[in-house]
Amino acid sequence: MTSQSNLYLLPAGSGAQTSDEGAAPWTDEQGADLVVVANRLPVRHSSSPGDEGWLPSPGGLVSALTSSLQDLNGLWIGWPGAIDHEEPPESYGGIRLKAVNISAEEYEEFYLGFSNATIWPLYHDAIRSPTYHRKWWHTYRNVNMRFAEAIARSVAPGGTVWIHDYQLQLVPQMLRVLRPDVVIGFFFHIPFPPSELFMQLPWRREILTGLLGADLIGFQLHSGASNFSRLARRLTGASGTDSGLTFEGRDIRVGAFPISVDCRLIAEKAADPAIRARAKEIREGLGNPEFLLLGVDRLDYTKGIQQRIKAVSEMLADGTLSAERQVMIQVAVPSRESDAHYEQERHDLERAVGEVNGEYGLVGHPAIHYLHKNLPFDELIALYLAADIMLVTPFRDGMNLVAKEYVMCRSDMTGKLILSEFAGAASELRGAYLVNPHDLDGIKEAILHAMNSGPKETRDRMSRMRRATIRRDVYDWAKGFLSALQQTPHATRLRALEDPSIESTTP
Ligand code: GDG
Repeated sequence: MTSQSNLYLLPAGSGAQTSDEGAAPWTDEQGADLVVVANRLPVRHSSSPGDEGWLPSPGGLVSALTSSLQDLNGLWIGWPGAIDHEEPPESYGGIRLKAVNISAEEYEEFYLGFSNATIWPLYHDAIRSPTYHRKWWHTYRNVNMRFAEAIARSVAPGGTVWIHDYQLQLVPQMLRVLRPDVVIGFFFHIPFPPSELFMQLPWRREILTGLLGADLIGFQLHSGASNFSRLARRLTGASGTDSGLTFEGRDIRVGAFPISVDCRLIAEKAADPAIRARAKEIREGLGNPEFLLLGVDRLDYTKGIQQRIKAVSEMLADGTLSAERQVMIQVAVPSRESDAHYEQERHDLERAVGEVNGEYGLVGHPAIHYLHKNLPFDELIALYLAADIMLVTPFRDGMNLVAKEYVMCRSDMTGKLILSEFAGAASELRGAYLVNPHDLDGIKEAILHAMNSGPKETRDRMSRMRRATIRRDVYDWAKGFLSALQQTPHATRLRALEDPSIESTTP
């Protein structure tokens, strides 16, 4: 680590406007060499009795980014996740945090509105009709500007900024204007749609130019990179290929960086005797069924939960499955609950589960065990260990980490994965039973095939999937993106931090 100048002045003539009227220019404390920016901070506030206060958000993504931030004098900028809350701590787990707050109105218009009712459905094959409101768009722009200003105040001269996901697509260009000296990376966790869908967006050109402010734009799959590059060439005057564009005299690299899970941590947990005993207990509690089928998803209409419930229901109806011998568990983690689409999805799902259990369940043997809650990660691992068949059937998904987590738990090469062709994970997990989630008969056939496959087929498929997953874990993903970002010609500061023989040429 190097020592920083503790004052950064906005470059003269940048034309930057601040939305905080009268606020001092960019005069924050010590600037960070690496800034991670995401809609959410890596901590969440808990009010549960006995567990009050700020807790780390779970997940491999947070761990992987946290380790890069710890190594590189880093800072994480994001929204604390609630409107009225006490200020989050200045640092947590060894990394500095900076909150960007949003008002109740902005929560409605920026978060629930433009991010989750315009962009989210549009980028997921328009499974629900996207809603377009000019007011939401204006608020999205304002909130993105607030993020850009917070970053501009916090990053060291020549520092590196890694922006995450669809809520912040305008930030790269806004930040480029405020801080032309910094290196900017952007990563999409969700798919980037083809032009037939993207062209619907009234603000399509603004979104593309917003993203083109970055030096490197990463996607889960090559198809996302190619969709983006084509659209940028068509609508913005950018030139180049699917891996590199030139726009307004700058070079922008574009590529696929498929995300993964913390393979070692999951494997360790899956070998933990206490978690294995819990998996056994779960199966015993269910009456040691012949087959345990499992679904684990955020409760989201893109995840295809109702499709798989329908497939299972039809198999119960035709006698292929019976509630006494085959049991399904569906975990639906609460998500975006104040949104009407999500409320409806929950209502429809719970009615479907109720109908299946009413029709095919027996006393002491419901056909589907349904949990609408966030489980401790260890309990999730116990469920992965207990399940014979994992059902992952999204209509569209950037990657889907649940599929990779399941695979990483099955070191004994048992367990079968039924996986949607439309999950990013399908391009790596070729040993899965791949299904079209719109094809109910196809899902039923895959469940039947998985139930009847012998140990050799199961082992071959699982070992193929494990090899593909182990090849690159979430730490490799973070390092891969950051080292690609270092190839940016003006990224000398980041390179100098890692290799002191390189001289930083930034201001
Ligand atoms: C977005 C993209 C992309 C789930 N239930 C519980 C729990 N989880 C954890 C899982 C997994 C994560 O949540 C879900 O990740 P997914 O990838 O499946 O889906 P999204 O939330 O939609 O994520 C997606 C991802 O970003 C990363 O780039 O793969 O395509 O949509 O890690 O383990 N964790 C705990 N309790 C639960 O009940 N602790």
